[in-house]
Amino acid sequence: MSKIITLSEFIIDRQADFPYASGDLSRLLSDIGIAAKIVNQQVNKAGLGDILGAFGTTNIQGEVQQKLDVYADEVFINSFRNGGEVCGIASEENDAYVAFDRDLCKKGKYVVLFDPLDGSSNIDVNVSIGTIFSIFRRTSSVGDLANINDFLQKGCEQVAAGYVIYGSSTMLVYTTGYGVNGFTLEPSIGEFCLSHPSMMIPEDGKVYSINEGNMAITTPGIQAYVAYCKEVDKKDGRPYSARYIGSLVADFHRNLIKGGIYIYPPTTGAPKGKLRLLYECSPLAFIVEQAGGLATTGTSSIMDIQPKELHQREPLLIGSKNMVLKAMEFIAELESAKV
Ligand code: P6P
Repeated sequence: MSKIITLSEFIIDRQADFPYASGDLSRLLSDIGIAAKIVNQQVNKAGLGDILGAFGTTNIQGEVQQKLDVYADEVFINSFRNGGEVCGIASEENDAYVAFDRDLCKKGKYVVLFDPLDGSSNIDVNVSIGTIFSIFRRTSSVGDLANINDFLQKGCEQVAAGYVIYGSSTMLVYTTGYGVNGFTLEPSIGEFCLSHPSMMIPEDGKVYSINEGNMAITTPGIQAYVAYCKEVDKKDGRPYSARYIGSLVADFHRNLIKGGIYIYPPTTGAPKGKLRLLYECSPLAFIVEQAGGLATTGTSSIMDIQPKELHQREPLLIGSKNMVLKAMEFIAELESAKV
């Protein structure tokens, strides 16, 4: 049996990638792994406890907060507050960022932005859901309270990004800019074990993920690309397959492994789409680019956008390089004239 490499062992081994590493990022990544295991326990028994259902509050997006995503938010926030590496956080479940005012935390070098439980509307129907996280080095002075500029950083400034998918198995996938590695939780030992080393997304794919209910209200370029996906006159004489789970992390993870494109486009009601730049689009863009894929708004790279607001939304086309490029061709051809 080949040697099991746990997440903790892998993080320490890879710390050598950072010649000046003090171990803070390693400890932070390990803390995320522990928090994910705690959340996973509740996700796996959500049907049994009273943790199902709505919490009766709404987040800044006006979305009804599920009990489990409020719980997950608290687990990750407590983990970051207790770890000491993080001076502040921002999450989908909190209107404003949180600057930790403990002296230990004010010395923290990093900020974390995260969606504690993406796809939470699927919790009650037992569909895979996920946590997405993005880590930046703070821009404010160590020792001070974190400020908004620590969070409003371009995706290309991320030091690490990743996601946890709570599915048929629970996996943690992350990058620190040196490739993408996937770890599967082995419940019998309670450890994330390296199962998908050096993940690369196929340059081509045959799966497209989009909510086709939006077709009549999205843009001509997206409409034309989706029509192209359905055409049969491709090399193998078959249309692409439509796969849309309604859980970004699940659709992204499948496409990362098998190839494919996920699109959340602009619509007449939501000209910037639905997904949030800082804790959904940007971390997944870092991962997909490290895996050889692309992530764009349709006209510009997700990683180059200078955020102006914590919860700002952006359209997202992400996945296999040649599929994203093809979609961009349709958008350039049919929408540039609109400028
Ligand atoms: P729609 C879940 O709320 C989410 O943010 C993503 O996980 C998912 O891909 C998308 O929204 C689904 O949105 O409008 O298609 O139901």
